Amino acid sequence: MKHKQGIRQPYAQNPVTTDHWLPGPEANTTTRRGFLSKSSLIAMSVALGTTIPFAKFMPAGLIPIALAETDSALEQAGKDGLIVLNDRPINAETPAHLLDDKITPATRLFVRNNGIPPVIDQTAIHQWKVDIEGESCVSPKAYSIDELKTKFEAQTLQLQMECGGNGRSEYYPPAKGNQWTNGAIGCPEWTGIRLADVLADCGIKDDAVYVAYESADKHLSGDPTKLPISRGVPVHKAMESESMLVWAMNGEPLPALHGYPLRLICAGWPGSVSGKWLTKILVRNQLHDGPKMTGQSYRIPCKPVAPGTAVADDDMCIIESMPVKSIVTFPKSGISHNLGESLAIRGHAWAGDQSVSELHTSIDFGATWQTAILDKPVNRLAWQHWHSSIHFPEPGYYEIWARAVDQNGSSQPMVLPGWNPRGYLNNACHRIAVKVMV
Ligand SMILES: Nc1nc2c(c(=O)[nH]1)N[C@H]1C(S)=C(S)[C@@H](COP(=O)(O)O)O[C@H]1N2
Ligand SMILES: [Mo]
Repeated sequence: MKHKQGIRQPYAQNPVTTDHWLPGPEANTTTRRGFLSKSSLIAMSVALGTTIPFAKFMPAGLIPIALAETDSALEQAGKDGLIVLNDRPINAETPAHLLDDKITPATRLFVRNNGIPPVIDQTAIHQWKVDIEGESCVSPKAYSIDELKTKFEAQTLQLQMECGGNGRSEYYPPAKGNQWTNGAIGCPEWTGIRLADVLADCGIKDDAVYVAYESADKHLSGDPTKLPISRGVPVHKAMESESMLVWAMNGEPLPALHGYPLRLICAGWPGSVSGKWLTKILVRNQLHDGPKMTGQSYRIPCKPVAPGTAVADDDMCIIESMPVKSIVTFPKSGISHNLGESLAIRGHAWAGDQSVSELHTSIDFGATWQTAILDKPVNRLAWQHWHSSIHFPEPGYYEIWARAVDQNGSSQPMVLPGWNPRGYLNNACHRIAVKVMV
């Protein structure tokens, strides 16, 4: 099996041969420009097979995306061209150009498993129960899926789900964990009921703080007393009308890998709060303390730290809303394009709990930006589509960068956001390579 390489890995693995791509030190790559020596520029152009018209704007230390990308796909049943990052447990991401659909099909939704998915007996599905309990639950109840479907009002919403570690591969020093590039994001349509309605039916006490899940997957160690993951959200997030218990995705029963027969969706937050194969909802009177909720999991330093810093658990804060981000889904990175023809480009943008208000693209390494047309979300917490048209001034190697700005004015960073020990929340601009030819 081939593994996908991040943009920082070539340097980490072989600093000597990659050094001529890296004329300056790794730090502050976003601020210094045009520091390429003549020899590195020549070497880069040779490797790319063309000139770099906007080389004078290239941030020092930037590895051209065309050189950092590898093409390796491992077939996974029911999945169309996803890149497998780990096969036990199975974890796979979707290359950006396969995320072009407005509604992500099941075949193109990334898979993130912390444990071993349960094998579910279809014939026993009517016996599947979800227990609602916990210190702050007034009257604990167990519901079958049929009861949930008949007792509560169903709704269908398109909701984004992004893994907290999406983009991890670009951090340096590298963080342990799945080396996601850009593909741990998707936005399918989910059908189910509001978590708030179920919680209201059981009643929640005034001292309720957190709503957490437990699931039927197995710990990697095989120890049946251990859960692979059990996370949650503060009560206010659980009560949002978009927080749902869902049984269908894109009009079909949930696929086995995505949580059949029932999962939680709390969109806009790290995907890890959206528990699959749901067996239990806990209304807690304290911050939930299940596996992957404590320590350094899904947490970032409360205050920014220098790359490589060890941070004490007490100084780590739980990730809530995901940051503003975007991808270019058309064209595929690496294409050749004829000079003189404009190039139609498009993609999606999202911003955790917020909406996206602007999308800009650049073909000169972020020196200048052009505003794209950005659609409104179909509903709150759905990604937004954007499109634009690009004109290239001369032949050569270009990168198209996309940068979204959320409703609060926060923008994606051009190269990398703040480093953190577990490599979460990389919302750097997505970059694709285009070779313009005469
Ligand atoms: N029970 C259970 N739920 C889970 C997980 C898991 O390992 N087990 N992984 C979480 C993480 S980290 C993510 S990013 C999303 C991924 O959902 P998907 O595999 O359907 O894309 O599911 C979340 N829910
Ligand atoms: Mo995740």
